[in-house]
Amino acid sequence: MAEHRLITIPISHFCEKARWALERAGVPYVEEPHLQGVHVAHALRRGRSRTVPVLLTADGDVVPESSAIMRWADGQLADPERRLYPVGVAGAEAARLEAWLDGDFGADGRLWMYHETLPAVQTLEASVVHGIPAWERHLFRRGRTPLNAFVCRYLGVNAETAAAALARVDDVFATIGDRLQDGRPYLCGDRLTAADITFAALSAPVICPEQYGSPLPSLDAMPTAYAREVRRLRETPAGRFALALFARERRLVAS
Ligand SMILES: N[C@@H](CCC(=O)N[C@@H](CS)C(=O)NCC(=O)O)C(=O)O
Repeated sequence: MAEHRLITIPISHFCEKARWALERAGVPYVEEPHLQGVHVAHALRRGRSRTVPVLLTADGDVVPESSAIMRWADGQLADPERRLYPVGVAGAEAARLEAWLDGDFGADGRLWMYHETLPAVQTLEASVVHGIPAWERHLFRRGRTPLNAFVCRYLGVNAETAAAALARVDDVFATIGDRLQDGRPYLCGDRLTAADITFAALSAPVICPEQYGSPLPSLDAMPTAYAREVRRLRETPAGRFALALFARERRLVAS
């Protein structure tokens, strides 16, 4: 029987956003995880995209981009009240916030995390290789040094860019914290929207949530400087908000 397939890099936070949207909408799918670098061949050949996630639907449709997958998943929900893009002002605001977060924020948290962990890439091994084909696992183990170099060059990772990225993450956390100051339970008011899931999922590299949809290393096993910053960000209003969303909403099915 045909099935929905989600091409991913298992540790990727954009892929987490897509997993969360599909699971919340009660859409059964098979995840097809790949190693960083190898994913490009699959994403290009089958998804006509350089990036993952890419959703291949059972009907043969190709849906690249996490925001498009979230919209597609939302469209599977019968009850409009349960959708992540409500009709009207809140829906437009949710889409605006999602687009803003998908931009620099998504890239910045990832860049900083890679900078803090790449010299100790062994620490991330279990997360990077989770579920990927055996030959890709072999490639990872044989090719750590070239993989480090590839990721650093490809994403522009160095001490200066990492520090600037973390400063921008702090700015976004401050903006989100300000937004929540009036006591609203969600970013766009009193219901969960695409903006909340996007913020929580894309925060993962800087808060390491327990309920992440693919295994993350324990914070205690991570490099000290990385763990210290994660603990600091977890204690901010925005960090507490993202962790609470993971704890409360990540396993909920809306249908
Ligand atoms: N705008 C894309 C961004 C996805 C993205 O950056 N994915 C990363 C993994 S976290 C990727 O595939 N990077 C490889 C590349 O940029 O070629 C989305 O929302 O899906």
